[in-house]
Amino acid sequence: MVLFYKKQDAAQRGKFITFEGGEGAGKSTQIKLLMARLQAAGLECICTREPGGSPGAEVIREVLLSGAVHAHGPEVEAMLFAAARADHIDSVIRPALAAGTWVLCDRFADSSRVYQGEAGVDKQTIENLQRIAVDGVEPDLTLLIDVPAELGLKRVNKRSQDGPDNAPDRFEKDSLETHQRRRQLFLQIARENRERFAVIDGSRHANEVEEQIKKVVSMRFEAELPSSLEYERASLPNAAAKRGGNTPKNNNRGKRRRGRKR
Ligand code: T5A
Repeated sequence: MVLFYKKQDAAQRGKFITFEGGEGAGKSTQIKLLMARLQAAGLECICTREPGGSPGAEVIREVLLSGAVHAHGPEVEAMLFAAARADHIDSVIRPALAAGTWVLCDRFADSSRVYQGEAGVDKQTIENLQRIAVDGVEPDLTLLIDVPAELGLKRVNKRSQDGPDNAPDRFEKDSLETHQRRRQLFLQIARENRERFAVIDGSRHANEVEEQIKKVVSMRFEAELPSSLEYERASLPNAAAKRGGNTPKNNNRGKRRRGRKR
């Protein structure tokens, strides 16, 4: 099955767009808004996430975000992120792309480069794991939603007051300095891969962030989009997109930990 998908004509496949950034940058908020726009433009589109996105990978997500493997060190965490990614790609991402469906993914391999890289896993080990995990599936566009670490954490901390399901996970509990280093690493990777990345200012109002993303996606995929990504907000096709404004995520942390964003 997998071999069949690999032989698909790349020109006929759907586009693969990844969202990256630090904690509380607004990725989950914006991914839903973009999906609504793409669907309104007439595209088949799914929204997924990492770690997770497939039944097997969601099990690994639970283990990773609970902190259960933290004590085994960053190399072991890196291996588990890669294992989750391999399952996600084989069972969800590759088949969708092969069917012409656009895939929007909340975090992907760059998160491993940043988080596990910052934690001390050497670059070559990370790239070796990624090569095995992604097996040729690379994003067509990566949107780096950039916010100062202080702002992202402020948003996450505010959300954590909504209840126990929103308690900070293993990575959110790291120090401010760690989050700041991660931000710089994301920006460095973006500078080194300018043809794939677009850096979005995530510190602005969610509507303005959405506008920036719409412009980038419209320009990047001008030839592939069946119609414009412009539409009246009132005509948005689903509730997630209607929300807009500053109240993005449905604040269901249980879903974040255990459920699927698809
Ligand atoms: N990880 C992941 C690795 O270490 N290696 C890997 O390879 C991978 C794939 C995943 C963790 O795993 C690590 C990284 C992560 O620490 P997660 O739960 O998926 O954990 O964490 P995040 O992806 O960071 O999810 P967050 O919810 O924390 O961040 P988002 O999705 O960027 O932010 P969002 O949209 O949920 O918004 C957060 C809050 O801010 C508000 C929202 O309403 C929400 O309350 N908000 C805004 N407020 C004001 N203005 C705006 N523009 C706003 N946008 C959103």
